[in-house]
Formats: sequence, C-alpha cells, structure tokens
Amino acid sequence: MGSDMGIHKRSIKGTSKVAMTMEEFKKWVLRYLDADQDGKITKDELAEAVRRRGEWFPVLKAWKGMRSADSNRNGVVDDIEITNLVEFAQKHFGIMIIS
Ligand SMILES: [Ca+2]
Ligand SMILES: [Ca+2]
Repeated sequence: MGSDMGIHKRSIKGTSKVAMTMEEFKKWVLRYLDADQDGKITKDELAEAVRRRGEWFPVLKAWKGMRSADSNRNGVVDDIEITNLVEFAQKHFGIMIIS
C-alpha cells in the first residue's frame, strides 16, 4: 500500500522581473525571439523561446500568444505588432514594461 498521496512539492521559480522600456522591449524581442532575424516573429519562434525557458506546452502557449498578438492575421508578428507581445512576455518571460 503506497503512502504516496500524490502530493508534490513545487519549487517556486524565481519571480524576479526584468524591467525595460518599450524601446528596449522591441530590441529584446528581435534579439531573443526572432531566431532568423527577419524582423517578424513566427509561432515557431515563439514556441522555441518558451521551450528555452523550460516551460511546458510551448506550442500551445505560442499559439495563444500568436492569436492575441497577430492583429492582422497574417501568421506572423510584424514590427508594428511587437507591442502586442508585451502581455505574452510578462506572463512567460517575467518582463515588465516601464515607461
Ligand atoms: Ca523571424
Ligand atoms: Ca501580423
């Protein structure tokens, strides 16, 4: 008879936030998310970045992020849509935008 009640200890990941301005955020996105440096962020690039963070379900998270960020529905986050990624970055990368 097992004594394992299915209770798992959870380690709290570092909650430190990285504060940056919107200008710095745009540079951050192009540096860390835009793997092929074409100035546009694809779903695959988002997924890869989430995966690198060690989070679960990177593809699902990237898909959700894409849905909210890709305003003109052309399948990529264009230059003008980068600001839409703020929420995604706050949630998954601990980034905080300061003005
Ligand atoms: Ca790209
Ligand atoms: Ca777009």
